[in-house]
Amino acid sequence: MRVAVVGATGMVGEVMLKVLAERNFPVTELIPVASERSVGKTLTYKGKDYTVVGLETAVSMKPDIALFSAGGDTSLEWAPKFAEVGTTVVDNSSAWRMDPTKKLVVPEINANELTKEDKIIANPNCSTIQLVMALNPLHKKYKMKRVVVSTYQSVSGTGVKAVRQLENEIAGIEGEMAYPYPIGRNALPHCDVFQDNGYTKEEMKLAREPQKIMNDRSFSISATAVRIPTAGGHSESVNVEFENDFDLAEVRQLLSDTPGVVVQDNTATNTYPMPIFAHDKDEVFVGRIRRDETQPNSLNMWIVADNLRKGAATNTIQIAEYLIENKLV
Ligand code: A2P
Ligand code: 11C
Repeated sequence: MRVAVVGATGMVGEVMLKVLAERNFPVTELIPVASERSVGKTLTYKGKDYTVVGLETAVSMKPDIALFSAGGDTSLEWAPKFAEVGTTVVDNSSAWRMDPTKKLVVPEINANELTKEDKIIANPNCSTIQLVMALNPLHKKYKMKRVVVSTYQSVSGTGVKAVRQLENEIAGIEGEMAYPYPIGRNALPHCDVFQDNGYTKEEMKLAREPQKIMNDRSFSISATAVRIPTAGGHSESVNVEFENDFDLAEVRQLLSDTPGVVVQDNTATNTYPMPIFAHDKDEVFVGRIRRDETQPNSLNMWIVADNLRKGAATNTIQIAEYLIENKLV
């Protein structure tokens, strides 16, 4: 496969290159793409040097697959141009996710919706992916009515500028601010931009994307998204109310049996998911599984994943792998 990575010099793009190499993705030619600022720079992939090209050049090379992580505006403008020359685009931005003509895919849940006609495929938001990975098997068994989720999101979700802000604050250096306030020793109830309804865009992604991925609008999700000073890895406190009652041992078993999910749940040994354990891993970690004792059929749990891997690069590449395995590209 001739594979373009659009945004190859960015935080997610770098992880994409790492994951492509680790998984031995069938790359015959790698085309690293970034903004005009980076054209001509060299990137190393599997020990070989590659020169970064611009978008125009990349389109003219007609790659088989383009993995996009260069922001929504770049995707909106350029994904259709790649699609026009026959390239299948898997896009990690929010540009196409809620477009009814595009599929929004977590391979473990709905890759079977994909067809050869899908030329632009959307990768969900990082905090959505880890949420649905845990919710989907439970919904199938007990039928969800309502979910309340509060997130604890790392600065890596915002990008390089935010990682630098945190590093500068720790080092006591004054520098450019990615957030309106200090992030070190702080918690900002503010991920992405505010909308007219008082929620942030991140909160609305959490409310809407799961229904599309799970192809079910019978449940509702209410979210509060908070940025905390962790370097990488998003955490979520999740309360779920089901139609039907459940057995806690069975819930743990269902989650343990779900590919891509790992249960870390033993209070006797202080075993629970944390960002430092999830770092550089592809799985979604679930723990603190317990009954909500204030209302019937309700469960609390804590979900952690590496937002740059399963939340972004890994999921994107898993979609591309599915396309190849099923001869859809
Ligand atoms: P560049 O490094 O040249 O700015 P991050 O989210 O970590 O900031 O990374 C964003 C990625 O998207 C980078 O690789 C960046 O390239 C790329 N990018 C940003 N804007 C554009 C653009 N207009 N055209 C192509 N690539 C872009
Ligand atoms: C965050 N979820 O952590 C964001 C990052 O819609 O793809 C990814 C934004 C997106 O702030």
